[in-house]
Amino acid sequence: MINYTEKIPNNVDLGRDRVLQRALEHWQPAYMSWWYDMGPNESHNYDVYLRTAVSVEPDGWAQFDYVKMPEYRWGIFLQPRDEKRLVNFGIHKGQPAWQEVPGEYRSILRRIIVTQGDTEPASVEQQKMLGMSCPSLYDLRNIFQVNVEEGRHLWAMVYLLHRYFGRDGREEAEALLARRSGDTDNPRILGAFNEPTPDWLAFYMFTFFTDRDGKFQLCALAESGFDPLSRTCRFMLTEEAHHMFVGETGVARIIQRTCEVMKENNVEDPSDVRALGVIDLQTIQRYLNFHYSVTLDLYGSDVSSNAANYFTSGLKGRFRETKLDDDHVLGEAEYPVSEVIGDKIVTKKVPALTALNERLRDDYIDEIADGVGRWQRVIDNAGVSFRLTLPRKSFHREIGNFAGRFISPEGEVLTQEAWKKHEIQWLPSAKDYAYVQSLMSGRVTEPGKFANWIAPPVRGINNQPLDFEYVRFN
Ligand code: BYC
Repeated sequence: MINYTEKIPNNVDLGRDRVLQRALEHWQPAYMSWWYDMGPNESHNYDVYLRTAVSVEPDGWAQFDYVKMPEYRWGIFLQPRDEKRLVNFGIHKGQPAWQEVPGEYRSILRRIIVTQGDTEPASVEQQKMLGMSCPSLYDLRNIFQVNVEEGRHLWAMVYLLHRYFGRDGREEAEALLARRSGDTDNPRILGAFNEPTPDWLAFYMFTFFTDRDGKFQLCALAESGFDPLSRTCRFMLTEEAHHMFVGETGVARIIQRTCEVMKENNVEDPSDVRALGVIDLQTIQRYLNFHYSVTLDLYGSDVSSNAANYFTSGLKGRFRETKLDDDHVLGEAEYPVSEVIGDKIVTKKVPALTALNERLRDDYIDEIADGVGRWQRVIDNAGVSFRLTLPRKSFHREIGNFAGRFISPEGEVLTQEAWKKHEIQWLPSAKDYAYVQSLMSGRVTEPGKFANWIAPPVRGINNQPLDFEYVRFN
């Protein structure tokens, strides 16, 4: 029997909610067995310098201390309730926000929550082996922080399923622990979460690109008229920022190290760069192309009646919905969407309601472009002449209007044959992966030491020095 208030920090009155307690009593042991099985490899006895949320107050959501990950306090936190909050868009605009699930939207709401929840354990599974090849204790601690928080985000969605969806919610919560990333019989729901994350460059790209999809989707769900979903997502967003920081600075540090080595040795050719044990910028560009395009698919089809329904029914809003200056109903509005006609990409206007996936994807692309610009500055400041570019959004897509088309990073519509000829210039090849992994064959565990292929960060975590013992192996 678990002592809930002590073991599970929460602000949902768990101590007095017997139904929720009973549901969690069954689920919590299954979750722990999933963590032992699918959580970071060989990590269960490590003491890790982690940030734990113990309350939603400013001084409570970031407590740092050594924790063994299986003993991490997976809490259940919702942003405090605003009694005056309304449904702010769609046909129910102006009604008080819902505190219980509206009967007519039960199944679509459950589906949104399950899709969101499914990504959280998936990413932990994808990253399971990376601790074995970490470039430093600092980086090892960061991946573990990301992993426990993804675990907690799964708890957040499971809380909603248990508390608001009765028996089918409990069944969905179990299924979340049964699917496996990349499994042919029982895969995770969304494409990108079945791709392997085989090395640390892929991990940083994933946290930069794919965790940022997490941010945008959570922002859209934070606008939901279903208040418990909105409040849950708002709190999750406070943690998401660190994940994107890990990704952005991780890639920036790899770029910085590569540029330093290129300048010191006066080399530019990728094979000369590789001979010096760092990752050539061309390979970094190919990883970028892959993670960007796979993540763009996570926004769904460009034109989607599902997305229109989510919005019209008040369940999923737009990015910063309440800050947008329009009628929040979108009865008449239009939005540009592109498709391939013949050998051209043509843009046309469609009802904005049906283009909400595309709109969220475009909001995301703006933010991504800024981040890539910051990576470019690292290259420019080092005095290396190389341009990192974002491919067109039509490149290498499997969902939406561009699925099944063969389009170059510059947006040229090609034949399959022509496209295939260039594939190894555009996307990481087996050889690229083999090279990157050859750099990451063992782990660097001496405090303050960093692998040759990555620069140290500017500062440590929570003002600790870089040679702090972020992980103790025992
Ligand atoms: N892969 O009408 P459409 C995160 C399916 S990441 C496979 O366009 P809709 C995190 C779709 O399900 C954020 N299938 O779809 C990051 C539908 O299936 P059915 C996760 C896909 O519903 C890092 C069919 O295609 N959160 O948090 O408008 C680490 C028709 O498509 C994919 C969410 O995604 C795909 N990529 O849009 C940890 C928010 N895309 O009906 C965590 C919740 C579409 O034919 N999810 N399909 O069986 C949603 O809002 C929507 O489900 C989507 C899809 C935006 C994903």
